[in-house]
Amino acid sequence: RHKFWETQPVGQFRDAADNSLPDGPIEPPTPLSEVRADPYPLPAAFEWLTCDLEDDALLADLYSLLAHNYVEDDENMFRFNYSPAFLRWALKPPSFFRAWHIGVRAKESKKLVAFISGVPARIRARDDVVRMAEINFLCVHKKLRSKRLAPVLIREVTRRVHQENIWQAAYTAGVVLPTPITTCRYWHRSLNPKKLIDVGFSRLGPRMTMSRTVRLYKLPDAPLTPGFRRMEFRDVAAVTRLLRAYLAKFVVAPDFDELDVEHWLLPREDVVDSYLVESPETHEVTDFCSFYTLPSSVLNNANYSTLKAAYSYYNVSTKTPLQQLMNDALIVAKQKNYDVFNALDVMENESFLKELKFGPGDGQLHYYLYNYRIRNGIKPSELGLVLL
Ligand code: MYA
Ligand code: JJ1
Repeated sequence: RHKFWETQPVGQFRDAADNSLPDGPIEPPTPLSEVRADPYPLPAAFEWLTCDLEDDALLADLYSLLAHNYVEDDENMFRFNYSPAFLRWALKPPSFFRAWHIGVRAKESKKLVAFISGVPARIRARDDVVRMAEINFLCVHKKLRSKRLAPVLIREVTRRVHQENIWQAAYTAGVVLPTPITTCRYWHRSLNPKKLIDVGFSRLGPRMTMSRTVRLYKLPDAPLTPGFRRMEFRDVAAVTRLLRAYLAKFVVAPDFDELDVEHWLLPREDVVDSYLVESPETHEVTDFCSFYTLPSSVLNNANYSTLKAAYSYYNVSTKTPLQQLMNDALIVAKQKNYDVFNALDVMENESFLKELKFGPGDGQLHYYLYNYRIRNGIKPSELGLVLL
């Protein structure tokens, strides 16, 4: 069934019922001297390219490969359109490895035709903090599909991760592979319902008119919680404390330090937005919310070419109820002209999705760990990890 995945240290479907296998690494590390020293062979017309994302021309090529060939919904109506600034942010966190930004190009034309990436992260599974690679942006040009290039890219990134003495990875996919640790649902909150309906992202509900729909999704002009403001550099320590205490509650979650918070959560225009509540009396930071910006290209529509989408990222409430905090996040997203606010049913998100008028999407997101077993998997609400 899975000619490639059957050969890899991942939970195999046939072991799913076997509770005797322990949680933790599936296979032990091998000595670094035994890690293959040279790149895996590619078909003769292609060559490996370690990407320098500070090179604007290369970044533009990567942007274009993904904008034309990356993930689409099941009816091929929308395609993720990660911006160049977003890609640079996603791929260059603290202590990133340039060798993990892996392109494949045609030898003759030098055209970039495939890509895969990893970034380093510390991820906790139960009480075990593990150095991992987060693997993302696996893409093969549409004209080169189904030629078994993806397994070559995955083996090559695995080799380069092993060279850094890292033996585990985390990744997500829209497709089912052996074996998800959990399966999440996407939920969507309309901010600009008329456009969403016009492009076919959503439909007019039964017995609904356009004007009733617009009224249903109306939001206040400004956030409601006193002390709600944008996160600044001076907040990094307080946000790190809040977030670490919160993520400790989940079975699988990143282990963020202040450098990680500075990189992943300090606001960057049109990439990541973070807000917090600073108590007007004590000036204590009590709550935090964030979202990242990932537009989708609208395929084949006469009126619109992109959807501006916000994706819920990390949120922590200790004083402001989570539902009220996320309502303020919706309000600022609406003010910033986003068309839709998306969220997964991870962490405590179930507690506000229905009340804040999110509806379930048709897409799922499966979460995976490489070379790390979690017996019986976990529930989405036990997951404290959001990948980009
Ligand atoms: S998920 C996003 C993936 N990208 C897209 O969906 C973009 C649009 N699609 C494409 O570009 C291609 O269809 C891709 C497959 C490149 C996805 N993850 O070359 P093939 C297996 C893992 O003939 P193609 C993301 O970025 C498939 O089951 N495996 O197929 C996270 C089959 O194997 P098997 C996948 O369609 C990526 C084999 O590939 C995926 O031309 C995490 C077929 O290869 C997928 N999304 O290309 C990667 N899709 O026969 C794993 C298909 O066994 C990382 N396949 O069923 C693992 C950890 C590595 C580091 C470890 C460190 C220690
Ligand atoms: O965006 C998604 N679905 C939308 C559009 C569906 C268009 C037809 N297929 C959707 N819209 C309904 C919204 C509606 C708003 C009012 C309330 C009720 C709901 O459902 C889906 C997610 O639902 N997105 C995708 O399918 C994109 C791929 C998702 C897999 C991602 C893989 C990630 C790669 C790893 O890094």
